[in-house]
Amino acid sequence: MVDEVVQAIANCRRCVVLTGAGISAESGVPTFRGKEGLWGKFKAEELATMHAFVANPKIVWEWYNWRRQLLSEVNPNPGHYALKEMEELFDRFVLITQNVDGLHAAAGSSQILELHGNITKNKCIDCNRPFDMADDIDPAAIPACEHCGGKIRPDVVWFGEMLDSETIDSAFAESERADLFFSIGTSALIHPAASLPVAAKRSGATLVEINTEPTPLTGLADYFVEACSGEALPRIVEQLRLVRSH
Ligand code: BV8
Ligand code: ZN
Repeated sequence: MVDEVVQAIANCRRCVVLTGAGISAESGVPTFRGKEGLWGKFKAEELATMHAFVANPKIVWEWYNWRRQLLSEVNPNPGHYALKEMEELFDRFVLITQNVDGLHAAAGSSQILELHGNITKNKCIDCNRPFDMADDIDPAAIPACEHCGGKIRPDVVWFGEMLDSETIDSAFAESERADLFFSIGTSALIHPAASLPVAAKRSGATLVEINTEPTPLTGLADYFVEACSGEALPRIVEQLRLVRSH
């Protein structure tokens, strides 16, 4: 399947990639909706919300501290590195991620649009002032913003919250200009991220999905590569280099 995909995309020049939690799975980071689930009995839809934070800020900070701790011990995997290599194979290459784990930057990718923020950043819940403290937030004694007294929260996009408008506008603009769009390791359920591959396809891009299982997007994709991204991406980069070197 990889050979067929590479043949089809050999002449593409403007590539956009959308990644989800699946690309970090092989680094040991649990996904949100996989069987291993991100946090046992709770769902991201229940914890990654303002409602949960207002009702029970302690448990929300426990969840984010647990994720930060886990992320401090993991590294990018071959899938992240392959995407960094892929940058030089196109005239224009933009990486859009739903992940907040920072692993694409750690792998050296440059053009990254972080749609849902970054788990290492904090902000005041009321005045949005950044609050990137070095040490961990104590869930039992959440610090208050020295400017307005608001509680400090993770600077990520929760359900029901708007994404940064510049970021999402760029993401759509790039997707609509692309002649190639990869949707990698995402269940394609969360909006507005899940609309990006649809916008790209509608604007004439070739749509390639890489996932270990089908998703609601699979029917729309021109190619569905049923594989781990850590295996498929390095092969795609290698084949594309070969094709491009002739
Ligand atoms: C907004 C926080 C509203 C950060 C997250 C109906 C239609 C449209 C929208 C909605 C709707 N109903 C509700 C909404 C709004 C809602 C939404 O989409 N809900 C869903 C449930 C339907 N969206 C929002 O609330 C967004 N905001 O719409 O604003 C608004 C509008 C106007 C005015 C005011 C407000 C905000 C969405 C962001 C939510 N924040 N996280 C954090 O703590 O992480 S979402 C969470 O899901 C993560 O950010 C994650 O990135 C994201 C998507 O999940 P995936 O990355 O896809 O991960 P998942 O586990 O689901 O899938 C992993 C995939 O990988 C699987 O398919 C698996 O098979 C695959 N895989 C596994 N291993 C591998 C692999 N693939 C390859 N290789 C492997 N090795
Ligand atoms: Zn404040």
